[in-house]
Amino acid sequence: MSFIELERDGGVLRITLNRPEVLNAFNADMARQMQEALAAAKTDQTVRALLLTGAGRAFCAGQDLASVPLDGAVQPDLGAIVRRQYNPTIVALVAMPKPVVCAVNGVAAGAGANLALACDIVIASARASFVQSFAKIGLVPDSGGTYLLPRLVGRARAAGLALLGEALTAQQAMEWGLVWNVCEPERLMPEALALAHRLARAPTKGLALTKRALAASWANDLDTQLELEASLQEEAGRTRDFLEGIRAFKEKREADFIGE
Ligand code: T3D
Repeated sequence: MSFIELERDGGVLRITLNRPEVLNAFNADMARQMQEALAAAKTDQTVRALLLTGAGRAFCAGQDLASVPLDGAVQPDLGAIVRRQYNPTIVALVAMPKPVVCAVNGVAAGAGANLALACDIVIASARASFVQSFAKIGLVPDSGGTYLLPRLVGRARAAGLALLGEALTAQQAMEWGLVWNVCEPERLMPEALALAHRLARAPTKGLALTKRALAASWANDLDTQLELEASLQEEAGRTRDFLEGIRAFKEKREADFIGE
């Protein structure tokens, strides 16, 4: 059974989390299918941008809680589930050598909220909300939540979100720096698709190097980051898209980037 829907539209691969009856909560099969889709997208040179969204009224409610046994006889190894289902997905999104747009169409809870934050550009429907719901069931924010949140919103807000587990509206999420833009629900897909197509026509290799520099900046000091920028620029300067960009500039026309 397929819990991840894949649609190609030119250079854009749309990935839809597709278990709407449980608000697209992740089970083991869905997590595996997601990782397979991301691995294939990474190496497919014809995919130049990804668009991640959810089917139905929600984006993703995190881990599927239905299968957690309540009799106490079997203690599930949640560490193993997080290592197997979520950590590789978050790393695959952050390290994806092409841009990932996330269209948050409704509630994003638990690992689902942090999945959205691992994407490069997040656009949220005005109906969306973001909930670090872990505290409500005695768990710790995972899927990069404790890494990304303090860096994105600062310690005070990260602590409030993680310890209280209250929902943040889409508007608040934008004001706090978690999302790029908020739009009316009916405008979400047209706007997210337009953005993904725009990115798919961009100099893909240069964007991949930019993503690497931004990701490394969390841990680097200034000297290290300056040196990294220089070496990545060396690489970017050898791409065909750089030459095309310069040619287009001199000829006063739109550049036609091929992603190499
Ligand atoms: O294995 C491990 O646990 C380790 C990994 C952890 C990673 C995590 O993500 S832990 C966090 C897990 N997620 C949650 O705690 C969120 C649980 N869901 C909610 O709090 C609420 O559903 C929402 C705030 C997301 C949305 O609320 P609302 O009122 O809009 O919808 P609802 O009525 O609660 O849910 C609608 C249906 O979806 C409902 O089913 P029903 O009654 O119509 O048959 C509900 O049970 C189901 N559903 C929602 N979330 C989940 C779920 N079913 C399974 N798992 C879910 N996470």
